[in-house]
Amino acid sequence: MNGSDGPLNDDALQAPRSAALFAAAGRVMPGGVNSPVRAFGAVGGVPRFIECGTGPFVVDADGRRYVDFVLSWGALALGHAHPAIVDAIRRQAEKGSAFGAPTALETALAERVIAAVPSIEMIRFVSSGTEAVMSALRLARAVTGRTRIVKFAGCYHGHADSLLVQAGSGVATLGLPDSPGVTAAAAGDTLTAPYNDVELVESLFARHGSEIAAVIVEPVAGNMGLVLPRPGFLEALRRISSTHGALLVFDEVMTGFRVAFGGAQETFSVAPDLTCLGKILGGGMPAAAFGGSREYMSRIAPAGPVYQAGTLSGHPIAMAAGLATLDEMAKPGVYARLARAANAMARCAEEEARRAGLPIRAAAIGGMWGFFFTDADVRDYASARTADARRYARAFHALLAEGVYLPPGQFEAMFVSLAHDDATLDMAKVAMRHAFARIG
Ligand code: KE4
Repeated sequence: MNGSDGPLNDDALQAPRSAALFAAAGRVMPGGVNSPVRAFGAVGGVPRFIECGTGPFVVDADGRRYVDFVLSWGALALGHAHPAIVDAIRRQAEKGSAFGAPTALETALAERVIAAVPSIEMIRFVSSGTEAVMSALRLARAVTGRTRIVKFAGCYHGHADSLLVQAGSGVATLGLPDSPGVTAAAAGDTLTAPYNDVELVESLFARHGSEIAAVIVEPVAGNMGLVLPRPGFLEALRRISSTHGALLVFDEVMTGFRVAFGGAQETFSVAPDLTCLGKILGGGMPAAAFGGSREYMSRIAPAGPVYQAGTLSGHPIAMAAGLATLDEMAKPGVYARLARAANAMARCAEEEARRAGLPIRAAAIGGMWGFFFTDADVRDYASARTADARRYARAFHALLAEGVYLPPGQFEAMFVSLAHDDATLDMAKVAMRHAFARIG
């Protein structure tokens, strides 16, 4: 349902200014938004138009304040409007925004990323996760001379044609199994397997091994809800890829600097051949990247023949924001604080669901957490889809009414920031108790 032209419901009465803004937006932008998941399609009601954010909070157009667990889909690990980031953006903006020429800022951030992520010896900055993944897979195909890609149902890697196959996130939310406009030719080289299913990956390689250029995976799945890799899953992908001469690509756009300073590859001690980064890397500004060995990355133009380009790649203001962000994330105790906060929220969801008599499976890793209303084990997209998404929608709105902003869709992960202090988490826990009691 697209709220911008659907019937106004009582939610619109709760947020009249957002409702009016949504109606105006819907007249000039498809669905009234610039990214589908923002339109509340999976949870119904009126998307809240956000006026401002500060620390762990956002304030909507009707002046209502929420504890934010979306954090621009994980990008804001320091919280909203962190002084160090605002200052870095302001200082760079006063020197000019973009030059279409190299700057020392790009080298500085590249060196920081390479120091943080050992599997990366060389990096190329781009402006979105989609670009990072699209470019990494082009490189994998060039390096191997092969065409096929293996991905996992429910994993989302941006909206490049060949990856909109059983994708997660907004595609899953909107039930667009294979988006119109994606040709059979574009999708034809993409093979999909269930997440955590090593046997099926082995069977795909048994049949197509000599054609498979790469396996791409979210090392922690955050686009089908939060689904953790089973013990041995990532190690098996490493082994199988190496055995068959395919590259292993970790899409760490969400998990990079989120679950550990070195990403999920540090947490699970599995080194991919190529890594995609985004979100936290830009500190809320548009920056993403792909990286890997010097041998592979030297194939990228103009050093090598694999073409890849971008007008605003390595954008100076985004580089400045990224540097300020990594300065803070590199400080001692940061990831322990994030993990403690995320764990606290996952445990709270479990406790309050049980108190309300609701079935629940909750999980947390690093600074991300999530839950499903089910008592079944959630290990892949098929099992994630058996969870009660309608109940999630009710929980979403009950929490919104209590001043807590969760992702507007079951197939997303929740995030915490360094600004989510104990007092903020206590507010969110009280809200969760009230909200779950209402939907129980
Ligand atoms: P972007 O092109 O949206 O910057 O990044 C695509 C992407 C790639 N890989 C992973 C693991 C991702 O999570 C994403 C984007 N994540 C979604 C949230 N589930 C972005 C939100 C949106 O689409 O509006």
